[in-house]
Amino acid sequence: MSLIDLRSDTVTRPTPAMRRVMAEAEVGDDVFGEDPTVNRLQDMVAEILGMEAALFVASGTMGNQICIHGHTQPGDEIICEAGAHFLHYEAGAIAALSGVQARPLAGQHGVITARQIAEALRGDVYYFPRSRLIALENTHNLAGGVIFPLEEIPPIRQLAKQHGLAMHLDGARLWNACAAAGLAPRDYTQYFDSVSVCFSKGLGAPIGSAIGGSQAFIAKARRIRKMFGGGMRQAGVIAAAAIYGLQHHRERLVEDHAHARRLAEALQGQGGIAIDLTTVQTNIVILNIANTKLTVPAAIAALQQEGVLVSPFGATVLRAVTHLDVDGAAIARAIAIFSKIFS
Ligand code: TLP
Repeated sequence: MSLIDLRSDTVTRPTPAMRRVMAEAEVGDDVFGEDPTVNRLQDMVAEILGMEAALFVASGTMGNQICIHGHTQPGDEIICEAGAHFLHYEAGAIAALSGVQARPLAGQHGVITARQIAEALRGDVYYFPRSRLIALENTHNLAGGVIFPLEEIPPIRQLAKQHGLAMHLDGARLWNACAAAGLAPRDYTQYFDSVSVCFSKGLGAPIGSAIGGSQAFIAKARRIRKMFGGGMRQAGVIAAAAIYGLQHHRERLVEDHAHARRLAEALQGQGGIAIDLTTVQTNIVILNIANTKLTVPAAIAALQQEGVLVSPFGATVLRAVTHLDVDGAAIARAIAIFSKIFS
């Protein structure tokens, strides 16, 4: 029996139909701006995000880092939630590539408020770092796929405007947030100067992300992308997969969410597993196993032995993520395996 891989939604393999469009994609040299498939993807993304322009990039990390570089100068400070992806999983890039520091704020399930941000803003004193950028994440990965409540964003935007700060959204899983909340991407993106979105997670593409922003910002971003080594050539073969994912795999994300919910409800309380069901809003399940008989390494090994892969996500925490390659039968089997191991 095949392994049920719940380590991440990044593990999906392109479907046969996706591979076909990749094989048949029209291509050109994108550093010359001549790849028609990349150009089509960028136009599509700009339209979907309701932003002036978009740029195809290699990864979510590259998308975030290009945007951060584009908004800041060395010595600036980024206000973000303490569990922001770019603080923990991007190899220290904000310091290494942009020479900036973070002002992490402890959020409630990944959500920070305008009031918290207002209190963290630096005054105009020469020895303070310059507050320059507010970065939010939707859905919030470390918080367990939590949706950033739309109504919290306008007051943050208002504050940013008053103080001349830019706003960036890490929207690696914005598609999930929108599918779950019944909102359009532009309902969120209208409040941001830049947004990064991923095709290689819930949408099932093998590679690729994009950033959206104004014409001027994206022109600047194109230069930074080249500087970071991300200028690609006949990238249409991968852009085609992203187009396919946008067209065919966005609406189905609600299935992943239903699977995550089913898994979480079945496992909560089993053998001491603790899952905060209020955070299971999209495709991520965070399991605290502190009160079970197993440690994280022992649980991962035992689950793997039975055919389920999950990620370590803290000293006593596991993460399970549902995606395109996990169907209802796999969820049922995963529940049975977890029950066997933890009971
Ligand atoms: N997240 C990965 C790991 O890095 C943890 C995962 O398996 O969830 N923003 C967010 C919110 C992300 O979750 C990720 C990837 C990224 C950015 C970076 O994307 P990539 O991996 O394409 O650089």
